[in-house]
Amino acid sequence: MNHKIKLIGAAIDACAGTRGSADTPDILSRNSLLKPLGLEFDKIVYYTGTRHDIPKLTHFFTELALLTQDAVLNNQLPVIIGGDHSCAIGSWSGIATALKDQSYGIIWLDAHLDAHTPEDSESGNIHGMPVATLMGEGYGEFLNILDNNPKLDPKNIVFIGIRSYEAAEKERLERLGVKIYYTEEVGERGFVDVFEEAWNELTSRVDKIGLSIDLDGFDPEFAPGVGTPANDGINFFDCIKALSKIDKSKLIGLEITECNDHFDPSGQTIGCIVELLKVIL
Ligand SMILES: [Mn+2]
Repeated sequence: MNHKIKLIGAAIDACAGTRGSADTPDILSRNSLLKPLGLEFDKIVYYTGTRHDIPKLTHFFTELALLTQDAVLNNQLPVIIGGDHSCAIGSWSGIATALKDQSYGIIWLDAHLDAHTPEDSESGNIHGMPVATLMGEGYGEFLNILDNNPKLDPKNIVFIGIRSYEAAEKERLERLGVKIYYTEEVGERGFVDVFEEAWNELTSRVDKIGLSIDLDGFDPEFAPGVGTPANDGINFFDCIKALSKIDKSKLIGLEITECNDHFDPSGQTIGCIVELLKVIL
């Protein structure tokens, strides 16, 4: 094993349109799915408020950020299991703060762009806002978690698998020059090729790379248990193939979000989490 993994559960679903993803860390623990991997949660943080309670959310994201910051400072690899994708606000705030002068990038696998602000979001769901927040646009309280600098440089995030978005977030990202691989290109070139290009381009410029995986980035054929499924997604096995080739010493964090086991009696989706964890061990 290349890393000492610090497994963190981010039990939050208040920031999504559908509830249930918050139960994922507990389901993983209860069903002993982690034991064969030699893993257990170091800590699970729970959010019990509403999506409108910004001070309480700020407290939750800060709690999560302190855990990921602490992991990086202790040379552990933070691995965060959501919960809805709003947890990224805490996860990457902590990692970015710990890295200080070291640069990092994120490869963001998702069906969606997650780059709304409170002003341009139609739903108001905060799981659609983490990327904009990390780049410095969003609820002011969230921008100042641990550190008041933007946590992510727009030129250092790459999206893969995108197929469902609104004009406002697409315009924001295009204005900032963010690299987006839409699902059509992934389908034509194959995920392995696209991922390698993204990984190599980022590693040529930044010190460390994080992965933020929204399970709705995969085709529902592989990961049906998500709150907002979208067809024509990433082939899960191609993703495993691509991840098995990476230089793990470059990896600074892994986040896996939006599993909703209640929508998937087969347990296939939670099984995807186990497979993703296996590949980075
Ligand atoms: Mn997402």
